[in-house]
Amino acid sequence: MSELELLPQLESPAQLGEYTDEQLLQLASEIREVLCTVVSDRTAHFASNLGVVELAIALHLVFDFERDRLIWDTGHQVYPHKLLTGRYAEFHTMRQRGGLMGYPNPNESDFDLFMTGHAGASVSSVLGLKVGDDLLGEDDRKAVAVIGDGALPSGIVFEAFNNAAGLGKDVLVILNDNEMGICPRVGGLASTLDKARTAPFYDGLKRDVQAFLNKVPVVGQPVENVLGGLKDAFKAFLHGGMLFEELGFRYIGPVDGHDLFALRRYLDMVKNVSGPVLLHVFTEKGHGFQPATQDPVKFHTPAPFQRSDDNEVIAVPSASAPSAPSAPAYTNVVSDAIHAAMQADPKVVVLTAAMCAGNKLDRVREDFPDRFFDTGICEAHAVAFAAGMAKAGLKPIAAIYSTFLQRSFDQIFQEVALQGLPVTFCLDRSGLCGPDGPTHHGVFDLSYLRPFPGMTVMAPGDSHDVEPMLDFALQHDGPVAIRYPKTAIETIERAPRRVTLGTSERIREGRDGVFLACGSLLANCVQAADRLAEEHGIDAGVINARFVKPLDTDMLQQVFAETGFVITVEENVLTAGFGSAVLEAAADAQLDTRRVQRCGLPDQFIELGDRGELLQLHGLDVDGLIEVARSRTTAPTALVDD
Ligand SMILES: Cc1ncc(C[n+]2csc(CCOP(=O)(O)OP(=O)(O)O)c2C)c(N)n1
Repeated sequence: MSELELLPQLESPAQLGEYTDEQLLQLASEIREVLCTVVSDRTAHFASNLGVVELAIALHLVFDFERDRLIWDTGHQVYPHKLLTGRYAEFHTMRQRGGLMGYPNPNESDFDLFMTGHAGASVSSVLGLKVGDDLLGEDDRKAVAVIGDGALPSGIVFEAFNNAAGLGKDVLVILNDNEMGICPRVGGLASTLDKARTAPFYDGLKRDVQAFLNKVPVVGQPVENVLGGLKDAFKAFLHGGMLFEELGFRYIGPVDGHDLFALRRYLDMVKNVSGPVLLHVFTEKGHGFQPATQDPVKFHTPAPFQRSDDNEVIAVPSASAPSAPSAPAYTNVVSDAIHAAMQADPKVVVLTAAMCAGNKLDRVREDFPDRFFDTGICEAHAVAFAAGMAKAGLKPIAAIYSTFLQRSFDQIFQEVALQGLPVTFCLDRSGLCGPDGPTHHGVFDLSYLRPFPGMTVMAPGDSHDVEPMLDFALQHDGPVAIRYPKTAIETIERAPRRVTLGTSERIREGRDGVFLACGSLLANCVQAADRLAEEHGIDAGVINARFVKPLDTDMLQQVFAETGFVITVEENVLTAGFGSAVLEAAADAQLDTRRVQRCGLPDQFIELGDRGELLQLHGLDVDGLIEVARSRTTAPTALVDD
């Protein structure tokens, strides 16, 4: 990075105006160089960022985002924007604890307005900003949302389009169309956008438009006239454009998103158009780094990789990359279990909301194409869709990350739980989600699922639990959620036991107290119990709770009758989580709740960081659990010679 000339000097996007065209192009290549260097040594979003380098520069050239409003949607493609807004010096800290977040973060910069990581809300938020600015007498402030074609189908986007057109507000939505979500985009809207891109006249049209634009002044009424004239041509030819026109937006484009100067002209032009405008920009995911353009799925968030000096040949990420865990991940074990269930029962279907790759469902998609459904980034729809399938007699598995399932809270309530329908939710990334940070930690699901009557909530403690839990769920006549984190799955030596509704599993007896472990932290509890015995003479039992709802109340009675401390351990916020369920049940049964100590995540948004680091920080690692047990043991016998 030492040979970079411009980026290290760029403290504010206001400086861009002083750059020559040649320097702007150089800046684009410096940004790509930094992206390649920084992202190659850690897992981070990559191909999407390479694709928006010119767009980010052009936006900061044309607008003044010290005043104007900009939201990147989803937010994972915000890296060039970060580099352009004075964060080059810290860029190497990207996605490390205490460092830059891989998403917009208002705590880092005033140029980041919202902390976003969930797709689709940008148009609504930008519309709100515009209405707010107008009402507060600051109507000179422009409002811009950049949204990917993967995020576009989220229902909320269309709610916002509808509202914006109704209000006639001056909002600019830039559709960053790279033909991809994480995987190739799906659905009817995808086909519509495909048509726009494959239109044989696109190139010619582009030339015409460019010729036109070179001749017209860039602001004011004449531009409006030109646009008015062009609109019909676009409408006639570009079906994608017609859709937005029908929704009440003025559709402009498509424009080549890697032609920095064309982008600048288009943005100059649309900047002063009144009413809601959609500018359609074609970009290439991974642009400028061939391996990423060739395999944008792998390079969406690649594991660390090496490049050669000529930027061509690389050692691509592989399973043997240093960060790859040796044990299989929960995700893989669950995906194998889903595959086995689909093989065994033709009624089993699986749904993903654009996370086929993340959920490792590729093999399921290939082997059972008729029973695999990718809804796109539409979690609310996916859940109601699953409910319909369940009503019809299928056995749907909705495989949705914990954090994204929050989008479908109401569908879980009304379409699934209220109807008592047998939908199985597989909540991957439940718990701490590591370097993605607060937008992605799945630490609320126990709390948001527990209240629904009839909902069964389970958490596998180790690899032995996964398949029996899924089998149980698929036989159960009602909704079931299975939650598990993004980490390697442990296997605790024992004879696997059947999963029956509301029953826990005792892993080890203990005289002085017991750990009630919820799912992923079972192995830490077992290790803590081992060390408590060896190092401190404390005899702690361990129970694999398995069910958070219904809770094993017989087990609770026994535990309170037999032992000293009762330490609940969960990778969820303490509020309304597993420990709360234990406390509630214990209070209802008039047990001595003073013996209960809850270990879990505090009532705050958890920062980004490695999962291990965060567990340690919040006392959920083995040492932390030992400390709690010791503090709760009345007369520990020290066996070590300290
Ligand atoms: C509500 C929600 N669901 C799922 C995701 C996971 N996710 C992150 S980026 C992404 C693909 C986004 O595609 P697109 O908007 O086209 O951006 P691109 O990466 O192609 O630039 C998905 C599915 C998310 N961030 N938010």
